[in-house]
Amino acid sequence: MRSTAALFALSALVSSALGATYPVKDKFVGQDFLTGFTHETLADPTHGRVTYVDQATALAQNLSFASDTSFVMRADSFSVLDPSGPGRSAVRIKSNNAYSTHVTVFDIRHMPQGCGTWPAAWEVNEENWPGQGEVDILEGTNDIEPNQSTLHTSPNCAQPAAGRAMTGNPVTNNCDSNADGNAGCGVQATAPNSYGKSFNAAGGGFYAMERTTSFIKVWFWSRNDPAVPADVKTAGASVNTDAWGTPSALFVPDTCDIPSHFGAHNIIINLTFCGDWAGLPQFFNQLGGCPGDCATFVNQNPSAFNDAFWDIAGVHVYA
Ligand SMILES: *[C@@H]1O[C@H](CO)[C@@H](O)[C@H](O)[C@H]1NC(C)=O
Ligand SMILES: *[C@@H]1O[C@H](CO)[C@@H](O)[C@H](O)[C@H]1NC(C)=O
Ligand SMILES: CC(=O)N[C@H]1CO[C@H](CO)[C@@H](O)[C@@H]1O
Repeated sequence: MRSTAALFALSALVSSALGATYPVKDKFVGQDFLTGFTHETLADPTHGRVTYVDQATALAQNLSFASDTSFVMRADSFSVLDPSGPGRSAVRIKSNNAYSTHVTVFDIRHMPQGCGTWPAAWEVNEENWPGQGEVDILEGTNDIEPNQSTLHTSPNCAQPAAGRAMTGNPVTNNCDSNADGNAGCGVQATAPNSYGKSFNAAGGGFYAMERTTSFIKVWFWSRNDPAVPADVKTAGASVNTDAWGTPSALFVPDTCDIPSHFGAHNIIINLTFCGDWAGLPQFFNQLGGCPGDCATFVNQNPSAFNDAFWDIAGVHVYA
């Protein structure tokens, strides 16, 4: 009896000392992306100049490629397109499993870059959107470096404009998808090398997201940042988020009840072109420095998409 009680006391002590420690739930490396994720062929809801191909087509055209250590997914960089025909082929994958409270760690060697590109690594429940919320972990367009993390939700979810313990800068604060043209509540990272060309030149890096019932956090570490936690770098059997330091983005529950706005989410990694964000002249021409009209550029310049690929070392989910 006594030793059992002592053991209970000890395990309570250990678990409180460990804080937010999560065991690994799902590991996706190399070929696992062909079995644990589905290539989605839906029409892009954001009106991009893209055609998402299925897995058999993607493998046959080497748009998706899996080795033991890597999963690569890319845009077609060899076809000139008929302006009245389908958009440029690319790949969008969605995890078969869905997760509520959890941690996802993305180890990415290269992300799509180039004029017209709009890549994203994000989590959502596509049914009844945005009733179960959306967490955009890494998203941007045209190599512009907003390296922004954003939530999109149903009404009555907002974030304070100041006072959050994070290194990033809040940009828009109403998460409600009906507000501000679905800008969501976004936080721009301040860390260098977190997006596009500079991210790739540094060998990529690590994005991690933690969702609990009371907050959502996003961290970024560039590949050679000495602060990359060991459990992130080695994709350990468990992770302790309490030891990861101040996040790049922190979303708090003060004016957003997280459990009622966020359901079970699938992980999605996609790449579209132009459309509602990347194709706007403000982003394509003015900020992106890209020439002419986005759709025409995408149609006529296949070789501009040589670097429009993801090279993913792994995605690990802890829960
Ligand atoms: C790609 O991902 C972004 C995530 O923010 C999303 O807004 C956009 O609709 C997606 N495009 C598609 C459907 O591939
Ligand atoms: C397919 O893509 C991979 C990854 O980029 C590359 O290493 C490989 O050589 C390609 N295979 C062919 C047949 O082009
Ligand atoms: C290089 C990089 O990715 N960092 C950018 C992240 O976003 C901020 C704006 O919030 C830029 O100033 C950084 O250059």
